[in-house]
Amino acid sequence: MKRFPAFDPPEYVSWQPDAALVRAFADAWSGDSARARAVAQVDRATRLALYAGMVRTRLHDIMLKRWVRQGVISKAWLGPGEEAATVGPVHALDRAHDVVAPMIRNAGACGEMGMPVADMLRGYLGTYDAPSRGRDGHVGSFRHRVIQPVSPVGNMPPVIAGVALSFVLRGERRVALTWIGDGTVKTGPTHEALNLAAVQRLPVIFIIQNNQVALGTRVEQAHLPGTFAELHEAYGCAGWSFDGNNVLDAYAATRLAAARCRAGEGPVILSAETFRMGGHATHDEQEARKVLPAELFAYWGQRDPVGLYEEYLKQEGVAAAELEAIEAEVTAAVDRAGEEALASRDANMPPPASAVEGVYAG
Ligand SMILES: Cc1ncc(C[n+]2csc(CCOP(=O)(O)OP(=O)(O)O)c2C)c(N)n1
Ligand SMILES: [Mg+2]
Repeated sequence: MKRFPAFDPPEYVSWQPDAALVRAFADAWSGDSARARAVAQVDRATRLALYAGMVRTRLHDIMLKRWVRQGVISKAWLGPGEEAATVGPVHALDRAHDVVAPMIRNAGACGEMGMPVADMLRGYLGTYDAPSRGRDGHVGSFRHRVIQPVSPVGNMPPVIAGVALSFVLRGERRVALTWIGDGTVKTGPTHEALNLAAVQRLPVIFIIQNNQVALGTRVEQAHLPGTFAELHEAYGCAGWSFDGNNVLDAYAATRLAAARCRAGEGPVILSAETFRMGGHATHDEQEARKVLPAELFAYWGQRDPVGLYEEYLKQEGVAAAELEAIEAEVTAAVDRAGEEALASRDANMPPPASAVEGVYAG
């Protein structure tokens, strides 16, 4: 896809495919027959939709970054490099019925659940016509079955476990999914949620998304290495890992997890290694370059989930022109969404009296 020197990390600006990594793309699933079957069942339209979803997610973040530079907003929480770990799992769900609770790094989940990008951006701008009616900079939409994050990290796992419990109580064969960061996984409420889900055999998927850092704390400062993939065992849950920068592997791993949940076999704790190719938010991008070793940026930068998947699709026979056409269509749609959201900001900010709407029942 097009690179944006003013906004992309330098590793993406100069990105060139590593032929060995592209050839090895299918290694992520080829040793696991169930996973390989799940990938083989992904039809062409879905493969291209996964590409479009990652491009949309990247461009949404670039739009926010542009707005920060222009002073439209003061700050944005972005997820460059983590698109595959968000987009793959969402597409593996039944998006007309299942429920997701994205964390800030998974904002792309909103768009992939069908929320208009203009509404995602309106959420950021705090306009009155945003789904949250301008109340919160966190973004979600009940209508699209996306629960917006609450600020205290670790509190979404209990919420999503509760959603899954409601499915069981109503006899609905639906699945709930949330992502848990490498920092968030250490919190008390997350432990309570994993345990409750395990004991009650709830139809919920937890994805431990290890992007190697929590705000300014490197993962090795807060965690003994090598155990996220085994955490599910401590809770007596099923679990497996996927390649966090490989959208097809993420899709297939979640597909298998969702089937298990729907069959009433209880929760699945997935884990994925990936990397935050920027700051915690736009304010600390330079600091992140000091906190995290340059080799990490180089290693993960070469594994750009969008670039790698694009090359894999070409290797599988998709014409470059078809991918370019998808990118052009998504780019035009995100640009339009930006204009629509800015128009709302000019015309539709919340009236002061609306601050008390919905605060007290009745
Ligand atoms: C309970 C609580 N403690 C601290 C914070 C401040 N905070 C916001 S995000 C974050 C880091 C979360 O790290 P991780 O779970 O790894 O997710 P990531 O940001 O890497 O996606 C922290 C410490 C918070 N929001 N809530
Ligand atoms: Mg993290």
